[in-house]
Amino acid sequence: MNLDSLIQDYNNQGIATHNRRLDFIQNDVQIPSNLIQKLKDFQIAIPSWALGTGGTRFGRFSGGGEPGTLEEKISDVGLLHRLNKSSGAISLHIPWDIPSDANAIKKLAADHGLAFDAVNSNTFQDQANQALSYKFGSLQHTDRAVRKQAIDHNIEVIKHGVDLGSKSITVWLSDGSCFPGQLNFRRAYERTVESLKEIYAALPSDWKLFLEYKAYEPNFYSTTVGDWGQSYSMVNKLGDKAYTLVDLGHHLPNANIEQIVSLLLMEGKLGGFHFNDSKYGDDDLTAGSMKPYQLFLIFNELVDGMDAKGMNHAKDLGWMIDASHNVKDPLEDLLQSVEAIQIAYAQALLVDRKALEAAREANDVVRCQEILQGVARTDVRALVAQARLELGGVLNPVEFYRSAEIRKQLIQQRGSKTVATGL
Ligand code: AOS
Ligand code: ZN
Ligand code: ZN
Ligand code: ZN
Repeated sequence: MNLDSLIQDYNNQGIATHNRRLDFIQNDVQIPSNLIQKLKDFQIAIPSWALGTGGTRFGRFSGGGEPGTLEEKISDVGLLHRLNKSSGAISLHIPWDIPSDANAIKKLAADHGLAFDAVNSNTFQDQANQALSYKFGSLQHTDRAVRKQAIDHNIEVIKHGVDLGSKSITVWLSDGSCFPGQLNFRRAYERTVESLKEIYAALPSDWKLFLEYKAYEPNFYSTTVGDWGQSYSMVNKLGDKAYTLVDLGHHLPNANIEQIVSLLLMEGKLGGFHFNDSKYGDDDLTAGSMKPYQLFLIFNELVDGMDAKGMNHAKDLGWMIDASHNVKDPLEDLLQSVEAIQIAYAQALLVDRKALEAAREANDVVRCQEILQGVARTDVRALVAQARLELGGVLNPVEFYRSAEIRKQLIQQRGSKTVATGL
């Protein structure tokens, strides 16, 4: 039986239960009339490097059936999108994903209903054919020739992106220092800005540059783009097409990420997200697996701030996942992440903003908390499933993925000892 009819059968079996749950929430909660449509419009990009089992520096345990080529990666994201209808984009990483034939790749992606989200550059590793080393940084390097090599690489990445129809580049720099005294902070900052300006100058007019920050790792004393303030001050120096990108795992413990998001958005400099979750550092865990309330609070700020500016929720920011795991089937993990993001978004759409503002103005702290927690404790899964169903997706993607034994088929096709390129 083909996938479409398997999905049809599966949905038919679950429809009565689903309708009961949907009725319940619709009777119980005041649901804005456009909520389901907003969920349907909201697409989350899948990173090409998350499709294989992630490793740690201690080891890597492949689950088999992993994609070895860009074509296979696109096919995996196409499969996710077929199931949840909300993963309609892929974010590529150069040089891991250089297309040999951009037109063929573009066509393949389009056949799966996929667009290309931000392309990612890589100056945190030395490639085999590379003349100079990034051991002491890339865009910040003391040697102009190393900086030039890193700038040229980023421009090359933009060109690959243009060929595929991507509209943005994400720059994440591992640049920094490992020991006190190693680096002149001001020079490193200035050199980085100077290098970024050259990359920025190569951006097509309808493109955006996202500058991702990260507190530490692989450098353990300083990171040159270490927090939102450093990224924000740099993107301000670049121009209107440069924005800060927030990766949820890139903050020091207990940072108030929702407040950072709110301010960047207010200042017009929030570009997008790398969604994931963490307990300790850049853990890249499944979105919503550790701090679902934090994820909801972030979306609460996003909906509030984007509406205040008349922004389009689906289109005006980059929504990407950056998670990969060591002990899960990567495709199941990604389905869980997408669902968690949709749940947080749906809940944020349910917040009674007038009531919240009134409670804030009256300094009714308890009422403010009641409003937000009331929504966060509402089970909105039936709304998310309804959006998926209306788009032709699967009622419960993870359950279906298991019942259809999709991993088994991938292992049959690709073998059990596969190593996907990536982190
Ligand atoms: C690194 O920590 C950053 O999160 C990057 O966004 C990302 O993981 C990397 O570009 C993927 O290789
Ligand atoms: Zn990231
Ligand atoms: Zn990261
Ligand atoms: Zn991360």
